[in-house]
Amino acid sequence: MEPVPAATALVIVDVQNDFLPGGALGVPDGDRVIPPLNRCAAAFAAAGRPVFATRDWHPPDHCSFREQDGPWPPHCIAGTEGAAFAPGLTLPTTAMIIGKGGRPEADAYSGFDGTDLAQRLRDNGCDDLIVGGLATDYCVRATALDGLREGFEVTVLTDAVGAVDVQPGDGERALTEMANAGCTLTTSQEICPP
Ligand code: VGL
Ligand code: ZN
Repeated sequence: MEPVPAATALVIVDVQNDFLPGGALGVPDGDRVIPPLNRCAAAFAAAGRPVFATRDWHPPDHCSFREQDGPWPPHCIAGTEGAAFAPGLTLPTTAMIIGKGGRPEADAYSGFDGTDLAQRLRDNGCDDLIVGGLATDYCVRATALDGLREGFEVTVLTDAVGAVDVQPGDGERALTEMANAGCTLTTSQEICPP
């Protein structure tokens, strides 16, 4: 196994039932992120590096829901099965969970939005983030771009993300945008070889 760089954290974004095929806001092929993220999470934990997992954690009347004139079907309502992490996702016992989107009146795509993620990364001595999860064109994109703004180096795992693709190509465009903003695009094989 390649040594995991010392000041690097893994940030797993929103690998929750509602974003998987069959879920309320299912990402086609979303479960493809699970094996590479499990492999990276195990490698990071074994190396003593921090693993963070964000989760969308909405109240039942969240403003992003169609009933409230938002863009999305109700999803990831706090405490429901849909909001639970995917059963196939194996998080290390030391993983730090970051809930977001808990205020009814505000959406929060980014794991940094309204959370203490930046502080907790700094507390853990992290300069670099490796990001994967769901969805490429929403919460992965927002988390990666905010990570850059917060001063972190950000690497996105292209084989460990999946897009909603409301418009065809949204996921690919989001990856291009992240790369142009300064994110490194690579694969889990590079970071954590099988
Ligand atoms: C997400 C749409 C709505 C995401 C969350 O996790 O990418 N997308 N809420
Ligand atoms: Zn949401």
